[in-house]
Amino acid sequence: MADERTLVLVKPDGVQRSLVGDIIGRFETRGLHLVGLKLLHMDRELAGRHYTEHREKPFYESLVAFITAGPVVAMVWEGPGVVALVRAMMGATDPAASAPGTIRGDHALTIGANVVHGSDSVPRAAEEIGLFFSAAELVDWRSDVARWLQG
Ligand code: DAT
Ligand code: MG
Repeated sequence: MADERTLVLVKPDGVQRSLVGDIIGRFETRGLHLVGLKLLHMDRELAGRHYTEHREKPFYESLVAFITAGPVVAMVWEGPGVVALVRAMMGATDPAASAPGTIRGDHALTIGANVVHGSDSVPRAAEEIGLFFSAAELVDWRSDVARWLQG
């Protein structure tokens, strides 16, 4: 399967609840490749661009208020089929239906505080990555584990 890239956010509830390390650890140990990472506080404008597909939904205002309520960790992960893989690792949107073993199934209770975002398609991933990262912030590197184990 061809390598893809996806945008992941640890939402403000995940940052506040000290879940950043757990979430990054899951993607690392799965074997995905990290190419971008930052901590930022989203403003309403960025939230509007990020959640543009939900603009007409009844929960839109609470969604924007929530995602701008504190810092998020934004990351870009790369790997074969990574868009769908990350969605599977996140679990269902509503944590009440998220399987145990998924991020939401292990760490979340309600749809309004579901800890993590992952892009839902390859084209949308490219757009979302562009909202959060400049080209220069996406780092081109390859794993070279043996060298780092030997010191
Ligand atoms: P996902 O985050 O799994 O891609 P989504 O794109 O459908 O889900 O919705 C974006 C976020 O909006 C979701 O993570 C939580 C919130 N949300 C979705 N449906 C909701 C609803 N019915 N009531 C309240 N919040 C909702
Ligand atoms: Mg979505």
